[in-house]
Amino acid sequence: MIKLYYHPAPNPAKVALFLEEAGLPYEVVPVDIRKGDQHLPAFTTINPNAKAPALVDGDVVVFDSNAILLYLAEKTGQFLPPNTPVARAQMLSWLMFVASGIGPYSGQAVHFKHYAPEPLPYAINRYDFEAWRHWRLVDARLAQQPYMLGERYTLVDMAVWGWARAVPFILGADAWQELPSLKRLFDQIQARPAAQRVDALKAKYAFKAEMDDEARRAMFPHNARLAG
Ligand SMILES: N[C@@H](CCC(=O)N[C@@H](CS)C(=O)NCC(=O)O)C(=O)O
Repeated sequence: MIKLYYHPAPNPAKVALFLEEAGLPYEVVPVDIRKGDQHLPAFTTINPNAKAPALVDGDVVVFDSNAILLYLAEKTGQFLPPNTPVARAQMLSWLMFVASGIGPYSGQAVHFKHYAPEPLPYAINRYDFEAWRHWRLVDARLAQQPYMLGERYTLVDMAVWGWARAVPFILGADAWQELPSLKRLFDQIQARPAAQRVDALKAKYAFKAEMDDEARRAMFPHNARLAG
């Protein structure tokens, strides 16, 4: 059976959504990143980058959420756009846009707004600006068409959903008002039974909720250099 190395965070959540939508049986292997599980050798042999998610499917090992989405879509033939060069180029472009833009800029915006040991206005301004810029591009696209790739619900919408769940935390409590088309897609996916099952995983596995010293040591190892 497929093993999903999971924490209830944006990148793992999008993979869980795909598995649920496709009806693929899978076993959750919790990786509690606030306890440091991502650094255990049992996990880093699967994902040397020490971040969730990763997936093992027989002798296939795949890490990085958007790579996993693509692997699963190609394995099942589901949630892909039409198999034409034009549609595939759009799919790859927007999937990589989420991987290299939405995810990293949103993640850094969260870090500097909520978790940095001291307020750094330059960093907050840069990442908030870039996060907004990326999300506005998604919103503008969704104002023109129902889904990221047109008329069809695909893996790219799932990749967007993973991060969209955190939009108020990333951009601010009122952010949805400025991103109405993104909100429309988010609500639509969130109402699906598959998304509800993903949300239920959080309670089922009792992940650590506190962002205490242990969690900061595990997730922000660079802070050790400041102390030394
Ligand atoms: N590019 C990776 C990023 C994965 C990632 O940053 N995962 C976060 C959870 S959303 C994590 O494991 N953080 C733990 C840490 O940074 O130590 C992907 O898309 O899978």
